[in-house]
Amino acid sequence: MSISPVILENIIREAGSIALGYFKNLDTIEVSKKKPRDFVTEADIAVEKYLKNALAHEYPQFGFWGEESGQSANQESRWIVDPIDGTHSFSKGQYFWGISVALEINQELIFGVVYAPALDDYYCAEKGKGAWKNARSIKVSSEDNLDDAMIATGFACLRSYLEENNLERFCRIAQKTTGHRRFGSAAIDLCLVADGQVDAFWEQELNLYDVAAGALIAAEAGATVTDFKGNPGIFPKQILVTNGKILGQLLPLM
Ligand code: 2AM
Ligand code: CA
Repeated sequence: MSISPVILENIIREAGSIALGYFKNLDTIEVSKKKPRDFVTEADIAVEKYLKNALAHEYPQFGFWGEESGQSANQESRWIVDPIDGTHSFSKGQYFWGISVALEINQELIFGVVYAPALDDYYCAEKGKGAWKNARSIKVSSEDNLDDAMIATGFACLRSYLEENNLERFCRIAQKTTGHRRFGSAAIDLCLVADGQVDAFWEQELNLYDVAAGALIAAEAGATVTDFKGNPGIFPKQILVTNGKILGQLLPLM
């Protein structure tokens, strides 16, 4: 198995250009709902279609799982793709949305890329080799006091009408920290932890395609990736990612 980070970057940047083409003409694009409070745009479909074809052309040995088109036959080794994470932000003309692409082989994440075209920030990681933002090596923050920390979360769960809606948890944790952010893209939130811009992020009721690439990028930058009890691993329904230093202070509040 040999993956060229350069070929992968070319494919993903091209996907970014396609997405930006739509982003610059938002007044002309079609936005529909997959289910209540769950948007999809023409851009999501076009970007995923491009990525599926381009990745299959370059790497026919791997299967594919995309948010919009579902799973191909081979799921032992597969690309896990969210063509636009943060679709609602995208559709409003905001900048925090990203293309998320991960390569998973036998349930192990090998590569992860999150590209935010409107910011031109390209985050990537390779298992065991580290994480980068725009070709610069990145690592998590050194903040060790929850009281001074900057935390991020999201409320995908609110859209599913679940009882466990994160509101009480957010209020509990927000009162113990200084900074709170809600960017609207789990993929980018994870990269912000990787880059030390945010000290911790959690969210509930996500899907693997929202977090696969970002979780590898965060882990390779030194983050802890756990569930709300501190069990290590990627749990999209209950994901907690921290700089490691404030994990012990956050866990009792989760
Ligand atoms: P998306 O933009 O690809 O849909 C932000 O809180 C996160 O929630 C994003 O990663 C977003 O991914 C995801 N999200 C948006 N709508 C959702 C829904 N209805 N159910 C679950 N997750 C959702
Ligand atoms: Ca999406």
